[in-house]
Amino acid sequence: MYKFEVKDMTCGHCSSTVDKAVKTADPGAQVRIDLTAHHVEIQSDKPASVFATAITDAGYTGTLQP
Ligand SMILES: [Cu+2]
Repeated sequence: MYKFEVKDMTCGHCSSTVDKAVKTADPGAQVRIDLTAHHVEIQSDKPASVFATAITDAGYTGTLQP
């Protein structure tokens, strides 16, 4: 499970954009977004870098949490 902090994800529009970007990168991914904490949790077999790129390409700044 990967956890990204996406500080510039600040409203429902942002979270749906990020959600869509993640699911486009991996349609099988399970995504959980905590808008208040600015966290995106992703369950996927694909490497974290795939989602880091997807979040960046969607226009947001995602930082992978340890
Ligand atoms: Cu927004």
